[in-house]
Amino acid sequence: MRCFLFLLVHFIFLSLFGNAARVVHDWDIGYLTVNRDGYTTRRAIGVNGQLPFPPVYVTKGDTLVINVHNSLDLPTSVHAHGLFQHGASYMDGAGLITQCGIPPGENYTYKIRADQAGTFWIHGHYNHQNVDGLRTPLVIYDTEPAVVDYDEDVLVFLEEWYSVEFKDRMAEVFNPLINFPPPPSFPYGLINGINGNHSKPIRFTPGKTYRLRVVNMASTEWFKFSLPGHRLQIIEADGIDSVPHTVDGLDLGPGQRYSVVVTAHDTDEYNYVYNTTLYANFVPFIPGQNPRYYQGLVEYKAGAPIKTIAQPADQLLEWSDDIVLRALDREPLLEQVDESFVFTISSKKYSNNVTLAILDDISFQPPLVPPLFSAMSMGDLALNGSVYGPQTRAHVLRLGEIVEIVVHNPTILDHAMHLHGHAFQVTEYGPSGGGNSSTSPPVPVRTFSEWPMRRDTFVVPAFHYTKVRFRADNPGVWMFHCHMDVHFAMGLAVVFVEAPDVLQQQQTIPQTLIDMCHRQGISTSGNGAGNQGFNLTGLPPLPS
Ligand SMILES: *[C@@H]1O[C@H](CO)[C@@H](O)[C@H](O)[C@H]1NC(C)=O
Ligand SMILES: *[C@@H]1O[C@H](CO)[C@@H](O)[C@H](O)[C@H]1NC(C)=O
Ligand SMILES: *[C@@H]1O[C@H](CO)[C@@H](O)[C@H](O)[C@H]1NC(C)=O
Ligand SMILES: *[C@@H]1O[C@H](CO)[C@@H](O)[C@H](O)[C@H]1NC(C)=O
Ligand SMILES: *[C@@H]1O[C@H](CO)[C@@H](O)[C@H](O)[C@H]1NC(C)=O
Ligand SMILES: *[C@@H]1O[C@H](CO)[C@@H](O)[C@H](O)[C@H]1NC(C)=O
Ligand SMILES: *[C@@H]1O[C@H](CO)[C@@H](O)[C@H](O)[C@H]1NC(C)=O
Ligand SMILES: [Cu+2]
Repeated sequence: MRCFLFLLVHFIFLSLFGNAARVVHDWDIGYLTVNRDGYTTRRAIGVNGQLPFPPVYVTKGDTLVINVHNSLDLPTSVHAHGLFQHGASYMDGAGLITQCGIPPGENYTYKIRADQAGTFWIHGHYNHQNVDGLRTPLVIYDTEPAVVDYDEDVLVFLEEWYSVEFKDRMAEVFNPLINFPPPPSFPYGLINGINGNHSKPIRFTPGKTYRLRVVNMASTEWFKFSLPGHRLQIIEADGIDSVPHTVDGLDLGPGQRYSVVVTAHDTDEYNYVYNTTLYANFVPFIPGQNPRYYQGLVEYKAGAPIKTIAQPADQLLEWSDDIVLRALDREPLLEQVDESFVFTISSKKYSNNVTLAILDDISFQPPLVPPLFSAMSMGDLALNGSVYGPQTRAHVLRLGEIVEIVVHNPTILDHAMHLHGHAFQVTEYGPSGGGNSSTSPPVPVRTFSEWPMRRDTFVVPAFHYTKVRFRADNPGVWMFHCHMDVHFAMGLAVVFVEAPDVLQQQQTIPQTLIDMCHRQGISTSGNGAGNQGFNLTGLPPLPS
């Protein structure tokens, strides 16, 4: 009888939720002193006394529960990069945007529904704590087979590591007595959490196929990844499946991910090397510092001789390129754009001699009331972007409209832009700002081929624009920001307030999140200044 009851309950559970499970992680986030790169010992942010954070694995349909205890001396918050958070914008973890930080010494539990499948990551979203270690891959296994069969899953996560904490680097950036920009710092590259030249071999068995999930969790720099002697068949970018497309190597901006299927050779006669390059093409070429090369072993048999495959020059290789990828689900181009935003990236030195970044004519600052709380509490006025405060640059979207964003980058730096809550179609790259003949030839316009690839983080190369489109089908408050943390900290961000009218009807902010703000003296209702109507008295003045 007991057994029968158990089976019955089990059956009901299965029929209601499939094989859905709750996957629970307890994260005590705190400082530790580590030497990650083999060169510097410094303070970093780890979990349960260790770094890297262990990667998180769930299956589509599961609920990921993260019990966070904050052992830092500053607030913290945790964001699942690439997850749409349908119906739960308040679980997005964007500090001072969708929640107040979790105060030191307190706990908060994130409950994140893994409705998507693919390769994501989880990182700190308060005070850029990701840069100091608070970041880890999130793999969501699909319940359906992939477009290309493979035998095993292999995770390759890439980070850069600086010799000083992020706050110390920003203190230089914001120091009016130091000429902007301060001299570049050259980070080291980490593969799977350790010095990239000491990482464990990737083990291949002859004839087997492997899905490599490559994640760039870096805060500023790009990574190239290749397996000379093997070809890489891309099947996923940023959690969206693609029509299989074979390349020689992956080129990943900060925040981007790819899955590639690799077929092992038929014999274990030789081992091979894999090749990773950490680079920033806006920093001068300095041998040994930029770029930095890392190599690891693709090991077929311990002790087998290494077969070195000389790779042709970079320009002769085919690197991953989202404009040529096609979405596997064949979603056509979203036509009839209802609203188009043209944002230009720039920077400005203000009268206090501090240089800030500009997007959409403003340098972003969070308002006094996190915009999600204003959106929930301002009634009809929530539909007017002015209520969120002038330095938040809130753009209100209507439910279902098709939105195009064009980001112009007439600067000598590449940028990597991330939109929360969505995957957008990447539709076009083209020239911007007249190019710079001393650094780059003029660039052609390149458009998608068919079924534009979707992803959540796109690169706007120097002197280029990039166009993306998405449908506003996810009521919530979603940040759109540069994923290079120095730029983000300098204000390269705006906020989209999506269908606040529907949001008010459909979602309720948990009381625990409201109480968390109140314990820090942060108001959870009213406009960006915590007042009624358009009275923004109390917000700090705009920089001049
Ligand atoms: C807070 O989290 C810590 C560490 O995970 C745990 O030991 C403690 O019991 C939690 N406290 C509460 C009130 O849940
Ligand atoms: C990693 O090893 C390769 C091969 O030995 C070497 O060329 C490269 O300089 C090393 N990288 C670093 C950052 O030391
Ligand atoms: C590693 O990659 C870099 C950049 O693509 C390239 O210059 C270098 O020759 C490669 N090394 C090997 C051994 O393939
Ligand atoms: C800004 O820099 C200029 C030139 O160095 C100097 O004359 C001016 O006093 C500085 N202003 C402030 C507010 O520090
Ligand atoms: C939003 O409110 C401001 C200030 O009252 C007003 O000037 C503006 O016209 C409003 N915008 C819209 C779209 O209603
Ligand atoms: C062009 O590039 C050079 C070298 O990086 C730089 O010094 C110069 O400021 C750039 N010109 C423009 C218009 O950005
Ligand atoms: C605006 O709000 C401030 C409080 O922040 C209040 O002192 C002031 O009276 C308000 N002004 C108006 C016109 O309501
Ligand atoms: Cu940037």
